[in-house]
This record gives sequence, C-alpha cells and structure tokens, in this order.
Amino acid sequence: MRMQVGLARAIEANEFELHYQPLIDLKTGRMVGAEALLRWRLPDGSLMPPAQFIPVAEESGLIVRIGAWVLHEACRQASLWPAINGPAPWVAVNLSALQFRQGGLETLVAAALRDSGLAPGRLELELTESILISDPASVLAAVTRLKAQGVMLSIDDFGTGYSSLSYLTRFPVDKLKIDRSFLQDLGGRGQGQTIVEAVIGLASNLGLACVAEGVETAEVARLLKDLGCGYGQGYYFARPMPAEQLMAFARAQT
Ligand code: G
Ligand code: G
Ligand code: MN
Ligand code: NA
Repeated sequence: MRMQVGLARAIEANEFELHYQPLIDLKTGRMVGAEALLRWRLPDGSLMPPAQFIPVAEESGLIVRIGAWVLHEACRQASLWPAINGPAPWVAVNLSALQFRQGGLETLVAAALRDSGLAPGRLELELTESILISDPASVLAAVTRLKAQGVMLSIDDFGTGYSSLSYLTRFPVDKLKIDRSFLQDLGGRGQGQTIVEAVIGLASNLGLACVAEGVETAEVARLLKDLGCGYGQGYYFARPMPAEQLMAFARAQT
C-alpha cells in the first residue's frame, strides 16, 4: 500500500526515467536498436529496479498510466537519436497485459508516434506470451490494429510462457526474443543449447527475426552468430544506461 501511494505520486513528481540497453546486430557488431527499461528515481537519489515495483504497478492498475508515460518518453527520446552508421536505431518498449485489457492502446501508440514524430517502423512493442494467450480474440484484434500502424512487434521472454505455438502464425509478430535463461548453458551440451537452436530455426522458418537476451560472454555472442541468430542483447555488449550515454556508446562503436 505504501508503495502504491508512492508510485501514484511518482508519476506527478516525474520520478520515472528510462534507461536503454543496446540491441546488437551479431553479424556487424553494431548497435541497431535499444530496449527502454523503466527505473524509479526515489527522492533520496537511489534507483529502484522494475522487478520491485512493476508487480505493484500491475496489481494496482497504475501500470496503465505509467505505461503511457513510457511510450511517450521512449518515442520522444528515440526521435532524437541520429543515424550514425546505417539507419537510426529503433526503440523497443515493454507492454503489460493490463494495457491491452484497458483498451485504447492503438490510440496511445498513435499519439506517441504523432507527438514525437518518430517513424512507426522505429518503434518495437514487446509482448509477452501471457498477453497473447490471455484473451486471444480481443488481443488479436488490438495487435492487428497496432501492426497496421507500421510498428514492429516482438515476443519477449520467448519460451518461458505457454508453449502453444499456434499464436506464432496467427499474430502478425516480427521477432522472437529468446529468454536469457536458455543462454545459461550455451556452449555446453545442455538443454539450453538445444532450445536456443530450435528457437532460431523456428524463427527462421517462420520468417521472423531473432534476438538472444542475456548475452554475457564473447563465446556466447560468437556461438549465437554461428547458429544464425540475428541480434543480441546483454551485459557483454552493454548494460542498460541513461539516455545521455546511449549515443556516446553508439558513436564509440564506429
Ligand atoms: O531492467 P530490468 O532487467 O530490471 O527489468 C526487469 C523486468 O521489468 C523485465 O522483465 C522488463 O520487461 C520489465 N520492464 C522494464 N521496463 C518496463 C516497462 O516500461 N513496462 C513494463 N510493463 N515492464 C517493464
Ligand atoms: O524481461 P525483459 O527481457 O524485458 O528483461 C530485460 C532485463 O534483463 C533487464 O532488466 C536487464 O537489466 C536484464 N538483462 C539484460 N542483459 C542481461 C544480461 O546479460 N544478464 C542478465 N543476467 N540480465 C540481463
Ligand atoms: Mn523486454
Ligand atoms: Na526477456
């Protein structure tokens, strides 16, 4: 309850900020996009990670207002990112199931794009498997209308949710993000490697792009590239960082 009051106040007090984690093209090693990750800057200056407050924001419904701020802010900041070497980077934004259940998500996305001037193709929306199976008919309609706006759609934490694969052909998604738990024993002969190979193959056969999350070593990055995974994200490349540092990171690469 205390946190809920704090969260409600945090929106008015402008205490949220977005950090960005680079998404890397594994073939070229270049940053091609970044995932926006929400942080709560408490009045004492400390930073609260989302795992501690997003569950409360979801239970209380505040995630709808917070999520609206995230979309506007991510689009606004991404619209300032220059093309440094190749196309200007895209921004990936995480969505909660509640944002779909509330309705109006398409209107919100359209407003964020219009207000920022960001090209729709530079906005990626990360959906979870639980969103896709929660209310298939209404979510399918909403996702289809979002896709019609020209945004990119990805499935986050792929492989950790329900293993019904039928939604992969029904929903107009562009990309799978392999959950970082499967990268743990990559390079060994464990099941992680089998699953990673299977997901990369599945994505490829369905014409979807593939992102591996939680890349922590050069060996894993090289192995993923050799297995045909297009993109990587993880501490090996860069940790999530404040917006001001992201362009310096992109420039330092060239
Ligand atoms: O940044 P970190 O690894 O601590 O994020 C933890 C979790 O919080 C991740 O699962 C991520 O998807 C989620 N998360 C981060 N930012 C947002 C956001 O803006 N909206 C929602 N719904 N989830 C977020
Ligand atoms: O669920 P989602 O994929 O949105 O979560 C992204 C989260 O993963 C962020 O909170 C980020 O801090 C975390 N993360 C990013 N890269 C790595 C990594 O290489 N290792 C670990 N353990 N976590 C990571
Ligand atoms: Mn994510
Ligand atoms: Na994930």
